[in-house]
Amino acid sequence: MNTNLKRVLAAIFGIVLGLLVAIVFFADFNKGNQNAESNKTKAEKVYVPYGEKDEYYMMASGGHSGQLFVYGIPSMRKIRTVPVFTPDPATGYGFDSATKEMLGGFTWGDFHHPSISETDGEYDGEFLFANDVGNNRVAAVDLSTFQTVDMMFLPNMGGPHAGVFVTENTEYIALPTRFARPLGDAYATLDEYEEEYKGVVSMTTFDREAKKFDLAYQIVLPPWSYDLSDAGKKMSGDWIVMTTYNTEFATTNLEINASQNDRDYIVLVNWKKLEEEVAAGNYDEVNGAKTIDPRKHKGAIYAVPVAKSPHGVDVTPDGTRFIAAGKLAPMMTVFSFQQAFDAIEKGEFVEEKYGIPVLAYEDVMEREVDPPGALGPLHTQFDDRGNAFNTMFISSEIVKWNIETGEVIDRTPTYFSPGHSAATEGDTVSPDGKWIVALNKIAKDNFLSVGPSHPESMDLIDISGDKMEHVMAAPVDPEPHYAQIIHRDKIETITVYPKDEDRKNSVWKQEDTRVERNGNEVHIYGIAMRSKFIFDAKSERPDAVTVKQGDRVFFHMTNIDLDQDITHGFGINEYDLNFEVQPGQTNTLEFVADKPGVYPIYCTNFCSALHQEMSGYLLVEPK
Ligand code: CUK
Ligand code: CUA
Repeated sequence: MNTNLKRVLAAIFGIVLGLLVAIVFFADFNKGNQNAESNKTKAEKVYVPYGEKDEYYMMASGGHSGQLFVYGIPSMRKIRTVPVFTPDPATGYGFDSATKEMLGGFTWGDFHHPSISETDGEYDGEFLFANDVGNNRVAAVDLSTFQTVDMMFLPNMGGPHAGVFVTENTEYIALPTRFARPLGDAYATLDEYEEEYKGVVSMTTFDREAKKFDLAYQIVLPPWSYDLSDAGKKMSGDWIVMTTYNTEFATTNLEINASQNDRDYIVLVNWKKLEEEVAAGNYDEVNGAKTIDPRKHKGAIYAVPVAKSPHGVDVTPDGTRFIAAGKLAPMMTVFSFQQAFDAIEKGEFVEEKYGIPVLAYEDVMEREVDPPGALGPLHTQFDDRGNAFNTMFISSEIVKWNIETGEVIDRTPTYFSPGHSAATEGDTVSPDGKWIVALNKIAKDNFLSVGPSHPESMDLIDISGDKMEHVMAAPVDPEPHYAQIIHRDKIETITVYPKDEDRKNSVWKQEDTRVERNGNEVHIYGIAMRSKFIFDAKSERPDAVTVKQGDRVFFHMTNIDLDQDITHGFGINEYDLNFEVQPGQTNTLEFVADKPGVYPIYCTNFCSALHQEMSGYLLVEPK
């Protein structure tokens, strides 16, 4: 080949290469531009300018951390961790006397399902209820202070996983159990499972004035496992519905043995009827609880078959239908309350199980929704336009479909494996259809790596249009199973605890501070204020206390700084103790001074320029 030809070919090659590079460059440039454009719109949707606040609170369960996580929506910024079932050194929750007693000696909890108190089927923003699958408790968080105010241990339960959910006017906070156990802490071998083990539903009430739980009654059901349940609304307001699995009574290797039957059940309970039974004295007392047995109490408990091993069941906002998500059967089943009521009215049952009349599937089922390739449906949420949204655990997506027609409208991927999702105002009679947050179990490579175990992830999805739009993802500590999202206008917090001169153990004037000895009990009535502790104003050193080794010491501390956000901490060096008093609050720390010596006391919560000076001494005289 001559040099000229070579040059010509090289030139042509160069031009072609240049063109290719240009095409690729411009194509990439365009793609980048498009992404930049859509990223900009997405960013604008979640950006909350300084000085403004998020529109919604998201209250997410903290799973086996036993805590409540509070997020702002749409920014997805975490605002607070509220300790519920687990002690929290930072706030001294579980250290001061009141919260220590409330925790009942337990040091962990497994919180799955938050439920905000309701009035007429709307979140009213007063309280949030929490279940503890780990140690059989129910708790209430006061949403005016975001502090846990009451907790009740539930007898006869084996992990109240399938709650909490509240009835329309918070008449009841319901908690069905996950694991069957013999009643009353009795012992029975696993061979006696079918006869001796029971599945129990706790129906608790909450007195908003006294901020106290009460166990109204328990429903004793067969030893099936109950899964996430819901309360009826409007026309179905007197009812609760619960999914079941392991109707096979498997006692080992559940993975296989509890998935044998093609159908399990949804249990329908008329709580109003049972309330009447209890009021009429028709109950048995077991381990301190009033119990109802469907073999003795007819006309209030029914079952309807459902595709095998369902996970969640959710009642539509208008209360006409309940939707079961299949878990193992890849579909959502829509059931009609009216059809169920008609079949009950006619007395048409296919069989009876443990005294529970079973309705025919065809009689109650309205529609099966089976989007192709959508696998592992777990939970259902709703918008304001008649649509349902299902999380698909296995195919990692949210499917939006129309409740009336069953038509699938849209599908969007999630990152990855969503359990629940939470829609804005989603569990009320009027969801507002703005946002949905997918609560994912797996984050994989979404965030900066922190080693083999990753955080969970949450996807924020805009559902205000026909098409869902994935806007952003945020990491979250393990593990929000469920969340509720409430509009900020419904939450009214206080800025300081009201000054109450009659409050037990409170001290408001410096001259009233004192140390009282009663046998080997020492009570210190003290004040915390910027920037000192006063244990006894009359003493030469008001910020030092001397006790004897072996004394039982009570520090009753009142924070008299009635100023927003001026919280004082109270740590005792080497005594492994810390608690806090929020503005206007009185708290007590009780302990035995068993270690002799000199122990500095200091404020652990940075409260003023002289925070470092806010300290004192505990002197423990040796025996
Ligand atoms: S359960 Cu966790 S994904 Cu405890 Cu509500 Cu369904
Ligand atoms: Cu009080 Cu720091």
